[in-house]
Order: sequence, then structure tokens, then C-alpha cells
Amino acid sequence: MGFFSRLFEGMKKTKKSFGEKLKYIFTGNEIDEDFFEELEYILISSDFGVETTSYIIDELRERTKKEKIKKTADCQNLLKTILVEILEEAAPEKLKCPCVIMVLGVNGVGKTTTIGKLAKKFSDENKKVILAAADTFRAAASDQLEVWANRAKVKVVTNEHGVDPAAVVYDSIQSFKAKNADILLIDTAGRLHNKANLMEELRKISRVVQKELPEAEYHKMVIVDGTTGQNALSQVELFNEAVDLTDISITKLDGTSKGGFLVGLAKDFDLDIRYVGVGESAEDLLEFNAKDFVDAIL
Ligand SMILES: Nc1nc2c(ncn2[C@@H]2O[C@H](COP(=O)(O)OP(=O)(O)O)[C@@H](O)[C@H]2O)c(=O)[nH]1
Ligand SMILES: [Mg+2]
Repeated sequence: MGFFSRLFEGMKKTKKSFGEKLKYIFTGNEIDEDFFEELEYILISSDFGVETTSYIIDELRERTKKEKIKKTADCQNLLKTILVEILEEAAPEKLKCPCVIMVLGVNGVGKTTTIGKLAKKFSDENKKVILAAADTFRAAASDQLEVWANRAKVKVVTNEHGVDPAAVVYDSIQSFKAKNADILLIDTAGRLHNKANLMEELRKISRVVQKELPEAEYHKMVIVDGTTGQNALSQVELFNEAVDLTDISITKLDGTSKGGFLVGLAKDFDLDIRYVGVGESAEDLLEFNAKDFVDAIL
């Protein structure tokens, strides 16, 4: 299956719930107030967020007037265009090596899985990859990462459970330099004894990266679980406060009908949307593409 069809398969639920609702308003009728109100309701109930929804509605009002569009059926493409424009603002540049990707996010969102998928992808592209098992909070976390590393045939730097995660990152960077590697992927803990500890730990890891590899392109990528919908926003805010995020990736879009929240996220935060996870196996990771994404939900 090609990239687009996998995204399409994965996002069937979003398309079904969102597309089905829209089907009843994009009819042959004249555009009137009821139409905008109904559309507003559908966008909000599909997790687009209040601010993003009112932006979309305002744009649609203005452009239908300007382009003299009278029938609701002719609005659908305009809506698509607006969504693509919003998401294209968040389309990332290609990674430049050497680069470091620190992966952040609350427990269970798919950090380790995403790193595993990326290890495989980069290694298939003949890049030299090192993994840093800096989630030393959960005993099984590094075992899980090692399984992925073995599968992708890449090196993983681990340490005993409980060891300072910044020390693991330091070691992984020495190994990165010695091997003249291309990409360092850092797995972090999503949970500690308290939030302040976690945030301080992430900042410390970040300082080590910047000090030891100042020449590398540095990405601080938060992962959000696509099934959480609008709640993902507060998670992104939290991590952004800690480390000034650069990128975001969304997982589990295969199991949700809440794909709409990505549009709101892209508008609210100045982050590059890098990857989309649509399943549990290595090949279920797609590079984000605004147009494909919109085609898959609408
Ligand atoms: N369906 C689906 N499951 C996923 C995806 N990404 C991760 N998972 C599952 O989510 C669970 C938690 O993933 P994990 O990587 O351990 O999360 P972490 O705590 O953030 O490291 C695992 O069961 C993964 O298989 C995805 O894109 N789709
Ligand atoms: Mg993990």
C-alpha cells in the first residue's frame, strides 16, 4: 500500500464522522446563516477548536462573497483550500544531518514506538542512527527500545535503571561522535514522581545536547496521541514551557475520529508537524503532508 492509501486507511474513522456530517450541509442549497452555523457546529464537534473554527468560518464567509459562490455544494473545495493553507504553514523542512531528535510526551502516547519506526526508516535510508534510552524511570522502557533497535540493526545506548537520563544522553553523544553518526534519537520518560522533576530533567538533557553537539540540527519533538483530541493542547503547552518545542508528531490516527484537532494545533503553536503514526508496526509512520491529510479527512 502506498503512503497516501495508508493514511487514507488509517483516517477512515475521521473521514467517516467528519465527512458524513458535512455531506448533509454541502447540498445544492443557497448559502445562508444556517449553513455557517451548522458548519461551525460540525467543526467544533470534530475537535477543530473554537478559535480555529471561527477563523475558518470567517475566511469562508469572506471568500464565498469575494468569489461570488452561492451554493453550499461549491463551498467544499474552498473549505479544503483553507484547511490545506493552515496545515501547510506547519509543513516541515527536510531534516539535515547531523541531527538530534529529542522525543517528548506524556506516558503512552507512542514515543518509544515512534523512535523504533524512525530508527528503521533512517537505517533503511543508509543513515547511521544511535538511540539513547533516556527513559530510565520505567524499568522496561529500555528493553522495549532495544527490541526496536535490534530490528532496525542500530545501536542503542542504555544504562542501569534509575541512572541520570542526562548521563545516558551524554554517553550516547560520545558514541555518536566516535561513530560519526547522522541521527541521534532520544527517548525520554513521560512521567516522573512529579511534573517539576520531569520538566527539569528534560531541560537538563537539552543542555547536554546543546553543549556537546552544538553543530547538530536539534529538534525537540512532542508526540501527541491522536485519540485524545483537543486535550492534546494542554500537553503541548506543558512541554513547550519546559523546552521550547520545535516539532510535533501525532500517533494513533488509525484508531480515532478526532483528526480535526491537528488543524487547531497547527494554528495555535508554531510547530512543524513532522510525522503521523497510523499503526503499530515499523512501516506505519508517514511524513506529514498537508494536502494528503486534508484529502484523507474530507
Ligand atoms: N494503533 C496505534 N498504536 C500505536 C501507535 N503508536 C504507538 N502505538 C501503541 O501505543 C502504545 C504505547 O506506545 P509507547 O511507544 O510505549 O508509548 P510511550 O510511553 O510514549 O513510549 C503501544 O501499545 C504502541 O504499540 C500508532 O500510530 N497507532
Ligand atoms: Mg516509552
